Amino acid sequence: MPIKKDPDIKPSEITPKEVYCNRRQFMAASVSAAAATAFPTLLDAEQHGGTPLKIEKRTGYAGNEEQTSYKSAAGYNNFYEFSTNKEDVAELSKGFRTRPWTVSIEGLVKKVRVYDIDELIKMFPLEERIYRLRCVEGWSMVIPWVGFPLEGIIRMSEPDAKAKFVEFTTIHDQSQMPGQRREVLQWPYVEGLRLDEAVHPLTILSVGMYGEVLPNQNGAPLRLVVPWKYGFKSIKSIVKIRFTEQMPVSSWMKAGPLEYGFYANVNPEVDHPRWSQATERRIGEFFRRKTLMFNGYSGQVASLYAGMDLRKNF
Ligand SMILES: Nc1nc2c(c(=O)[nH]1)N[C@H]1C(S)=C(S)[C@@H](COP(=O)(O)O)O[C@H]1N2
Ligand SMILES: [Mo]
Repeated sequence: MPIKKDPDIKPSEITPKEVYCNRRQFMAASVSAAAATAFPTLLDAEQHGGTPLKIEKRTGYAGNEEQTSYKSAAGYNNFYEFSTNKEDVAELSKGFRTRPWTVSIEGLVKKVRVYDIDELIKMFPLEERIYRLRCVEGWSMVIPWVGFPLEGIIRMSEPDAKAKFVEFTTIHDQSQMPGQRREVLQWPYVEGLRLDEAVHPLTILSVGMYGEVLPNQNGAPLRLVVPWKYGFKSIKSIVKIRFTEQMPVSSWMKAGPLEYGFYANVNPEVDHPRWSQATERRIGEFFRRKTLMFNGYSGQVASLYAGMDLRKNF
């Protein structure tokens, strides 16, 4: 499977082929070549028990940085609908039902419609994107997401000229999500993007990771991934996408307007009121590393914010 190079990405940001084509990738390729029976024991070690996805294109966007282990990415999760304890989310979300599932497209668009999740996924070829994920709390991971650019759904829905923002909503179901029985946030979880951020080629909707269908704890069946913003913008288990003229108010803005802004761009120079954002701990590493402006994606996204005061628009 060829690794496509994004034209906007500096060569130094592209993972070298030797590093990228690690054993997991090699094995995944072997599976599709129906060579699975030749290496049964190796294969068992490389799969994670989920349903494998058919991936059309693979691109690295995290330089030479090593992928976070599947175990950490699927075992240390911020997902307040289940628990505020990151180690408990995987277990508590085990029985979460992701089918049947619908995603409704609403607001200022010509094609207001409710899509069945499988119908929606079939419309777009799946890509693997290896992105850094930087949580506002100071930890980070490198995750191979599987998904497709959000832009496709937006164009297909034909936004009106008035539409300036996109608002996303997570499912609200206390019977399945024990965390929603407590008022730690205003439920359902809501997030938003400016329309130009939403159609940016780095913004994806994800349906999988590590080559397989997304585990429940990571936001199945459909979650947003916006790699240059703090992790909380990447809303999980989406049921609604609404186009608006006014800037949406996210759950985190309601919870702490002085701590969480609408933009939430990763910015080592703008501290959270209660802690510094200059460094981060990559899960699996001991020493902290420097946080990069826009999480290392400045080359692709800085122009979206030209002329804006990023201290005010945090
Ligand atoms: N619905 C919903 N989406 C959410 C959250 C949440 O609590 N609820 N947490 C966010 C935060 S703070 C982070 S860091 C990422 C974590 O994603 P991961 O568990 O896949 O690493 O999900 C984001 N999306
Ligand atoms: Mo986060």
